[in-house]
Amino acid sequence: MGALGQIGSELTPKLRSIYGEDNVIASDIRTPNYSRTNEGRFEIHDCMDIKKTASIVKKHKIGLIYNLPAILSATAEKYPQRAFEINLLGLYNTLEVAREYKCAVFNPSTIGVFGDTTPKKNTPQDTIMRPSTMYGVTKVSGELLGDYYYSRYNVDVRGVRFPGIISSDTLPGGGTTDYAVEIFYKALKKKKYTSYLKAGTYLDMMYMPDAIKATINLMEIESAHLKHRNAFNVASMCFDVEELAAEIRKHIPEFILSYKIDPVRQKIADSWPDGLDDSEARDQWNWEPSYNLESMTADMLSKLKSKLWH
Ligand code: AKB
Repeated sequence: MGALGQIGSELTPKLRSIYGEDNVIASDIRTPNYSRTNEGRFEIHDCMDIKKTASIVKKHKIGLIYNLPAILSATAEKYPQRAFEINLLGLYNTLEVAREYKCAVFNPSTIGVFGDTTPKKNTPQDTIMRPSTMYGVTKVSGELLGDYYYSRYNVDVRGVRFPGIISSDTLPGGGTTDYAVEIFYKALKKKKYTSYLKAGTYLDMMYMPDAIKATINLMEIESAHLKHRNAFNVASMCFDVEELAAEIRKHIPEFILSYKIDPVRQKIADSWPDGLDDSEARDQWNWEPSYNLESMTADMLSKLKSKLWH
């Protein structure tokens, strides 16, 4: 069971292919457009409605909840109160239901948990976490809450700190890292892109197949292997917009990059790391990404080309 959004709409079909069509219940606040998710069992559900969460868990005898509702960093700065509710109170509801019905929980976190005082390069698993955004505040609190429910109530809560996720199937919405998806559409359609982040703003990114792999592998590993739980640094590539544009130019030589900086998203990006150390994830549950900047760019462009023009 999970809510949808960028990861959920691609995680759901993958989980169904592994665990069986009838064993995965998708849920969202409205009926999703994603046809692959619509094909299976589905419940309309608002994560703020704890009674409905409990009744869905009971009805379908759910053992593992993927808690995916989230308001991402840039939108959270526009609507901090709403972000607090969805990102933190929504998680609290899920954890309470998980405690009562003895479910495991996947509790995704983000590179947004880090702040200006965090070591920027090779950011360690355990380090200073003083984020300045509402998104970061809710996600750090969510990590602590997850660990608390594990140590106090033995609820098996685990999570990863996702970087910006790049997908050819689903668009992100309201994040600071969204440019890394938008740029591909603009490169193919207009051969130019205006970046809202400055050159030299390095951020961790990940291709969707690796994000799905991280989620499934972490939830499948024997609990005894884990020293950390909420949440693991995971990394696969780290670049700025110039490096991404250069990679795109290998396929579209006439591609032009220009700049119009958004101060809100620039400030958020400046407070995030320039590359995470994910050695704990590699050691504890054999995390290993399959894509780098080169292979992700080639795959994105070929998938989007066939999607846009066929
Ligand atoms: C965002 O930009 O807010 C997200 C994230 C890194 O968590 N993509």
